[in-house]
Amino acid sequence: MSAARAIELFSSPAFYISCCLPRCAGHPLAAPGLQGGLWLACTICRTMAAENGLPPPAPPEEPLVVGRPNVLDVEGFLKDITEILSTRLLTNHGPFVVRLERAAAEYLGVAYVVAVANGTIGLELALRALDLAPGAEVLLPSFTFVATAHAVRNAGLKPVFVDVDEATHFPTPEMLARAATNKTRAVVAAHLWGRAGDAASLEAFAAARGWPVVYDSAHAFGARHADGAFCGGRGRAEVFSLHATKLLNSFEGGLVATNDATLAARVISTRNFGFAGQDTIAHGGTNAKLSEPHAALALRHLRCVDATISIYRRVARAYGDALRRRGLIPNLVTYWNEPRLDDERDTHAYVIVRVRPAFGLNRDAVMRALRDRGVHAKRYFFPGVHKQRPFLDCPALDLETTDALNSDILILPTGTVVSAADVERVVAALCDVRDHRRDYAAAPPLAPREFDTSHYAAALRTIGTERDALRVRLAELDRAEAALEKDRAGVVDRATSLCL
Ligand code: T4K
Repeated sequence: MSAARAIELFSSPAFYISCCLPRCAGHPLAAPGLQGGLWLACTICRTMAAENGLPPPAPPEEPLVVGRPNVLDVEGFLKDITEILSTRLLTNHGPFVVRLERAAAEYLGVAYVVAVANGTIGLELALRALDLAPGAEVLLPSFTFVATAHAVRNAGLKPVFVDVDEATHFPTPEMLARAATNKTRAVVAAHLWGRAGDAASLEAFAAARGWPVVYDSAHAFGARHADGAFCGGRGRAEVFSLHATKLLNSFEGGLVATNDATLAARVISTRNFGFAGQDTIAHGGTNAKLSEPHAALALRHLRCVDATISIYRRVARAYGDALRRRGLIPNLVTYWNEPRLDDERDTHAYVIVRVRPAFGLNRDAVMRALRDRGVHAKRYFFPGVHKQRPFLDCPALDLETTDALNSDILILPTGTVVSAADVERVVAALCDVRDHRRDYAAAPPLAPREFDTSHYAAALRTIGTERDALRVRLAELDRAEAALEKDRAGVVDRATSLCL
């Protein structure tokens, strides 16, 4: 082979696709002999080549953020875009959506995957497919992204908030039992942070009462349940988010995974305006379709998702090492991921610490001080869905753990763009904040936009509850008054007839 031909061959997309991508996906072609040349163009491969398996560090002036998207196999994706544009099949269940649904179902080991526009609408459609009576109560944790509660509401159901277990961030049957009423009809639970909650106990509790369970598995693509099966096959449905910030992303998007053929069929027609066939609208619907470019990116990312997950696991372990080495855990912060760093069931899609009182600063002060050092940690889910205005009228009893988590949890940057040096930078910033905590304790009060308004929300809730109680009392008094009035009229009638 001539040199020119060799260069042409090794720089061709075909070489990239046949050598680089299989390597990403753990394909047998990923032999050491192929580890040279063009595959360095791929983030995943570059990451694998880097020392200790993490990518090169971000430039020091660039902030480290939670949710910087994974953008992998750009060349392959651009090729897909060319194909989509040339075929002019842009949306409405085109070939990339079909391939994505098949590939995701195969990967997860479930019978059906329905691609939708985002995770929120996916949850709503799964709930609508349960055909519950309007206003039926649904138990769900408040410790979740607000999308979960919006989906319940948008499906015409009433959210009733329950607490979560401190260790798992998942509701227990006891918590569900406390919030249940004779109007409860379903349960929604969220598998947070890339770890599956105890689905078996929750489902046993719900099944005994005839309630269907739907999982918000927005964070859980690639995570496994206790029995080793991928998230996706439990309950009536599990719904994933493919939002840009997720481990597996498609710009925006969602996947409804289920083993229930009827539910899948209902979600398919509801996402397409309720069409049954060409001309008939069988039931209410919406537009929740995923477009072809979205599906194409998801497919590219799905092909290397195992390699992506290993990077997240490595980042999580690197945090564990650094936090311990620098003496931050266990007293100044606790590290939620730590007990399961070697557990292959977790993806560690998020890295979570809790700021302990011994740190000497509260979570918000730590978060602000980290931002000054170029680390943009997040306080998911603050201030708590049950304290947000649209949900102040929803029952929310005994949410002690939720309130505690909302006040001291901090999410740190992770993902395929986070290097070993970046992890050290984040942990060094935490140490620096600890060392300068006195400066922050003396810092001026929060700027107005950062005021913690959660106590106003709490006061509004109390007023709302009292107002409801007064309304009930007023109705009782009205009834009593009406009864007395009736009695009095009877007595007057009798007296009048006696006089006559
Ligand atoms: N259930 C749960 C438990 C969820 O967490 C979510 C979504 C859902 C359901 C609903 O799924 P979807 O309907 O979204 O599919 C994000 C996401 O918008 C949201 O999808 C996600 N959860 C939630 C937890 O987080 P933000 O407000 O934190 O993202 P944002 O815009 O502040 O971005 C974070 C950082 O990432 C920024 O510093 C900039 C960087 N970034 C972000 C985007 C979007 C980029 O560099 N490029 C980007 O394109 O909400």
